[in-house]
Amino acid sequence: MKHIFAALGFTSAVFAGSGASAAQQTVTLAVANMYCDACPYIVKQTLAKVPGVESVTVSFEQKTATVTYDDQNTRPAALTSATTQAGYPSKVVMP
Ligand SMILES: [Cu+2]
Repeated sequence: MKHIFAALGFTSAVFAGSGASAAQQTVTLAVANMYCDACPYIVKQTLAKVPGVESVTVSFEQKTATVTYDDQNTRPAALTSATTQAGYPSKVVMP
Protein backbone atom coordinates (compact mmCIF):
# COMPACT_ATOMS: atom_id res chain seq x y z
CA MET A 1 0.00 0.00 0.00
CA LYS A 2 2.87 2.31 0.85
CA HIS A 3 4.23 1.73 -2.63
CA ILE A 4 0.99 2.75 -4.27
CA PHE A 5 0.96 6.09 -2.48
CA ALA A 6 4.64 6.61 -3.22
CA ALA A 7 4.06 5.89 -6.89
CA LEU A 8 1.11 8.24 -7.07
CA GLY A 9 3.03 11.01 -5.33
CA PHE A 10 5.96 10.53 -7.62
CA THR A 11 3.85 10.53 -10.75
CA SER A 12 2.19 13.81 -9.90
CA ALA A 13 5.58 15.31 -9.04
CA VAL A 14 6.80 14.37 -12.51
CA PHE A 15 3.79 15.93 -14.17
CA ALA A 16 4.13 19.05 -12.03
CA GLY A 17 7.72 19.52 -13.18
CA SER A 18 8.92 20.48 -16.60
CA GLY A 19 9.09 16.87 -17.71
CA ALA A 20 12.15 17.66 -19.75
CA SER A 21 14.62 15.79 -17.60
CA ALA A 22 12.65 12.76 -16.43
CA ALA A 23 11.46 10.17 -18.89
CA GLN A 24 9.37 7.10 -18.45
CA GLN A 25 10.87 4.01 -20.03
CA THR A 26 9.58 0.50 -20.47
CA VAL A 27 11.82 -2.52 -20.57
CA THR A 28 11.11 -6.23 -20.90
CA LEU A 29 13.21 -8.67 -18.89
CA ALA A 30 13.59 -12.38 -19.56
CA VAL A 31 13.40 -13.94 -16.09
CA ALA A 32 14.85 -17.33 -15.22
CA ASN A 33 13.79 -19.72 -12.42
CA MET A 34 10.07 -19.01 -12.42
CA TYR A 35 8.74 -22.50 -11.79
CA CYS A 36 5.57 -22.12 -9.77
CA ASP A 37 2.61 -19.79 -9.39
CA ALA A 38 4.22 -17.87 -6.53
CA CYS A 39 7.31 -16.94 -8.53
CA PRO A 40 5.77 -14.21 -10.70
CA TYR A 41 4.40 -12.62 -7.56
CA ILE A 42 7.83 -12.58 -5.91
CA VAL A 43 9.46 -11.18 -9.05
CA LYS A 44 6.80 -8.50 -9.27
CA GLN A 45 7.22 -7.49 -5.62
CA THR A 46 10.99 -7.47 -5.98
CA LEU A 47 10.89 -5.16 -9.00
CA ALA A 48 8.22 -2.92 -7.47
CA LYS A 49 10.56 -2.22 -4.54
CA VAL A 50 13.29 -0.79 -6.77
CA PRO A 51 13.18 3.01 -6.46
CA GLY A 52 12.00 4.56 -9.71
CA VAL A 53 9.89 1.60 -10.82
CA GLU A 54 6.35 2.67 -11.60
CA SER A 55 4.65 -0.50 -12.76
CA VAL A 56 5.45 -4.16 -13.27
CA THR A 57 3.70 -6.85 -15.28
CA VAL A 58 4.99 -10.40 -15.02
CA SER A 59 4.10 -13.18 -17.44
CA PHE A 60 4.60 -16.65 -16.01
CA GLU A 61 3.86 -18.23 -19.40
CA GLN A 62 6.45 -16.16 -21.26
CA LYS A 63 8.90 -15.90 -18.34
CA THR A 64 9.11 -12.17 -18.75
CA ALA A 65 8.67 -9.07 -16.65
CA THR A 66 7.70 -5.79 -18.26
CA VAL A 67 8.75 -2.83 -16.17
CA THR A 68 7.86 0.82 -16.53
CA TYR A 69 10.35 3.03 -14.71
CA ASP A 70 11.68 6.54 -14.50
CA ASP A 71 15.10 6.69 -16.11
CA GLN A 72 16.22 9.38 -13.67
CA ASN A 73 15.80 7.03 -10.74
CA THR A 74 16.75 3.61 -11.96
CA ARG A 75 18.19 1.76 -14.90
CA PRO A 76 17.77 -1.71 -16.38
CA ALA A 77 20.94 -2.98 -14.67
CA ALA A 78 19.38 -2.21 -11.27
CA LEU A 79 16.27 -4.16 -12.26
CA THR A 80 18.15 -7.23 -13.42
CA SER A 81 20.38 -7.23 -10.34
CA ALA A 82 17.33 -6.92 -8.05
CA THR A 83 15.69 -10.02 -9.53
CA THR A 84 19.00 -11.87 -9.56
CA GLN A 85 19.49 -11.20 -5.84
CA ALA A 86 15.99 -12.55 -5.23
CA GLY A 87 16.94 -15.79 -6.99
CA TYR A 88 15.62 -14.97 -10.45
CA PRO A 89 18.43 -14.01 -12.82
CA SER A 90 17.12 -11.82 -15.61
CA LYS A 91 18.34 -9.99 -18.64
CA VAL A 92 16.98 -7.25 -20.83
CA VAL A 93 15.15 -8.41 -23.93
CA MET A 94 16.07 -6.12 -26.78
CA PRO A 95 13.06 -4.63 -28.55
CU1 LIG B 1 7.84 -20.46 -7.37
